[in-house]
Amino acid sequence: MKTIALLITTALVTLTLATAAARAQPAPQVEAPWARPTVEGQAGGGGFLRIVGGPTADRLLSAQTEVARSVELHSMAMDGNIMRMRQVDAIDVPAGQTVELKPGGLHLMFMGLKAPLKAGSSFALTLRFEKAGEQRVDVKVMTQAAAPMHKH
Ligand SMILES: [Cu+2]
Repeated sequence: MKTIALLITTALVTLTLATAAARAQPAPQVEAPWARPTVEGQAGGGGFLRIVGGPTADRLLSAQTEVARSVELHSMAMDGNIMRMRQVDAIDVPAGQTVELKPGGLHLMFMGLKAPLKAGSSFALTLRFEKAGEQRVDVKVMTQAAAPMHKH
């Protein structure tokens, strides 16, 4: 009788661990989100962040915030000798790789800002990934990215 009880306990523990592992789905990590301050009358603003890919590839599909009418995903590249922004459908996040959204490259574009973004303030942004689903982050408004932390 004691053996059976012990077996059942072991089975339960195993089941609990398996469920916990399935629930803690490894998702891309979003780091250091920030946005440039904007001035009165400026309709669009740029947003930047770093996405550290999880063990499986994912894609950033869209983003949403209350401070703007919509958020577009943009790329920036030279077209002849003109720097051009283009809207992209999604941003690929390869497994285990870091994707930088930064000035002069991929970025978020806050379209139809409801009020100027003031330096020192912050706002909530919801990012939607194809596999990992939604992630809410806090975007800090500042004139330039904080100095990267040194990792040894
Ligand atoms: Cu843009």
